[in-house]
Amino acid sequence: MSRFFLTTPIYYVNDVPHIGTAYTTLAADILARFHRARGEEVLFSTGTDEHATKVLRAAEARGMNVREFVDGMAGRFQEAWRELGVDDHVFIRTSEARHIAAGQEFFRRLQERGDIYQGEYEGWYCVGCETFFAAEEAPEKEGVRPCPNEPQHKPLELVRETNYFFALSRYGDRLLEWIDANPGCLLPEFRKNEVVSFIKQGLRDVCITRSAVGWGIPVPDDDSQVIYVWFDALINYITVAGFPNDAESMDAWWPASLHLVGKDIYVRFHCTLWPAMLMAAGLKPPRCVFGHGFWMNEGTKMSKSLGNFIEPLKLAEWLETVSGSTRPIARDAVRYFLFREMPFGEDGNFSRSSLVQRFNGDLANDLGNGLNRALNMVRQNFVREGAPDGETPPPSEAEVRLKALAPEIHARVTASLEAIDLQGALTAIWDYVAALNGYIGERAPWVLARQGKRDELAGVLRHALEGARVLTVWLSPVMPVASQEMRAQLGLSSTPTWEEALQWDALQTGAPLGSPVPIFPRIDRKRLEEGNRIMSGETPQSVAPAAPAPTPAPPAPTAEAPQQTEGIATIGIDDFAKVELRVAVVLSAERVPKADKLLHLKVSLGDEERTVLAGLAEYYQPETLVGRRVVMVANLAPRKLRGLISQGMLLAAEADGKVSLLQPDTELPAGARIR
Ligand code: ME8
Repeated sequence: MSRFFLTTPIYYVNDVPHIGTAYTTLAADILARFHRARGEEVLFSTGTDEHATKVLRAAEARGMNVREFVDGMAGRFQEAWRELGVDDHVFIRTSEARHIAAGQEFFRRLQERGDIYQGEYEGWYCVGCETFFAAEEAPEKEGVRPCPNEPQHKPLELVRETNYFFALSRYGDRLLEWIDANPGCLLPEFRKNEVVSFIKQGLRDVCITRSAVGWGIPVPDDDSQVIYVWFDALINYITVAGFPNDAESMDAWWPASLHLVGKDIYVRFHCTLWPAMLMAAGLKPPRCVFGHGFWMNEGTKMSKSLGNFIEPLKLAEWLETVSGSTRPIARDAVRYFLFREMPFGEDGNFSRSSLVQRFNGDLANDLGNGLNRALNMVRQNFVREGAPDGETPPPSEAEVRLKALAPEIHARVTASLEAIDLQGALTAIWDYVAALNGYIGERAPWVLARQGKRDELAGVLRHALEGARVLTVWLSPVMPVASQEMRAQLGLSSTPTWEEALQWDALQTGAPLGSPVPIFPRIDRKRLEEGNRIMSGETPQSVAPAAPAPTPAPPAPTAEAPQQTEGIATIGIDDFAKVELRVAVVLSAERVPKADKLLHLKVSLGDEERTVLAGLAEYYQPETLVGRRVVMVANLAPRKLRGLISQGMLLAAEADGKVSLLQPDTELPAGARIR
């Protein structure tokens, strides 16, 4: 069986878990679940980095004994990961005896090999990022030396001590050879280039002990010194793998398959110091180090001094309150959001309004609707004794497109997860969500039911349910709870293997289905306001409304104001505000018999469906419109045409005899307001 060992950084315990530390841990959990679902043996480790000077100072500032303080904080991290659904993992703490033994043995080995020596150290130390800097790396400004990495940290402190040094400077060439010989060992590619240029600038030996701190792993045979926190922390990865006493375990698990870290600790620590330390100890460097991007909070950098770190559990609690969903579903939605919203390697901006939009659009609407609609139709049409919510209908003629798309998407999702492109995986999954909704819209089971075409209806619903089942497989690493709930509604109880997505017709004909309860209830404006009121005091963050904001005042006329188009009267902004424009998604489209110009469309406005008769038949083939997002006037008085009621109008531009439907240029949720 193949093995996969992946790690997160071990987090400093001077602060509680926040959305940044949750980001790395959840990404690792998603990948661990993916590799487990593929049948691999997975070792997944995370933990806490407890020997830092800033941890000691945080304990002192609270008047606490440092040991009690770190025990309490490590517990907070363990609880947060449990609550966020982080599955089977090893939690390593640097204050554990097994790690202290590993740290000391590692130090001894490097001493024996001549890569550690004693010397006088004089330099500048940043307690904020626990990093030493040479004077020229951190020039003086206005009487102090700001941290060159994080200027908001406290000014650097001068350190003058007799210390131990690690001969990092000897490893520059070997590091470059390793990077060159192992494409893919440093990801993403653009960060690898930063590492290469950092190493090429020339590496200095690093000071790896502190004398005046008194909190850390004692240097072997020299109690006056403790091992520098970074040297100590990096060793955690091999402690977990079994170093130094369990050679069998080390053989099985080392080198690690993947170190996931943020960009802040990528170049200097994980791609330079750590592989050099391993080379010095005669151990292999990791197979891959991936450095992901950083979250900002509503446009501002998150930092302790600004007090604007978002706590993931509080965020999930807020989402639970405003959405009225269950707590595990709200947590799943947070997991989804974090990886859908920003490409994994890049930086991104967190905002609650985007979370609400993704919840309503991607989850409540796109994902939730397909399954819910199909299940409701089954309940209306295929109920029997013993299966009050309906039974899985028998298969009918293959619905080629939907079925054939599944293995294609499977290949994309798998390749994206292998390449640690979490957003890419979610985008591929949502392409299938769109195809499934398009399929349901196109095959219009409600029409088949009305027409009494029972066999055809069974086939369509059967395929819709199969499509939803396949989705549960791909969703299981990211939203394990939602995936299980969807499976329960499909009458399935098992956790899927990854390969299950490649089967079609896996649902058992006649098996009872579960009750079709919407998994992601839509967040409406009223709930959002109520939820915010309930949560206020705890989370004074700005929340963009899901519904229209107050109409802005009309702009003052200016010299550059556009000229009035001939024959069309100028209107005020109040007049324009009377038109309710919304994004609509076309669910089905067909020609109207005996009307050359008209198409009969069904469109979704998110929480309601409308019929629209549009004069588009000369310009568009009806099937090309299904699944499109269009712009609709939603408050036009209904009008009867050819015996059908049209409940809205689609906007299109016309020039030179051509007609072009307007559509938003990003995937906005159905029902989004246009202003
Ligand atoms: O550096 N966005 O611990 P740490 C995304 N103990 N990720 C973020 C983030 C943000 N805004 N803020 C933090 C340490 N992170 C050392 C590590 S490992 C041997 C020792 C995540 O508590 C990201 O993974 O400061 C980053 O690398 C890590 O938290 C830093 O955590």
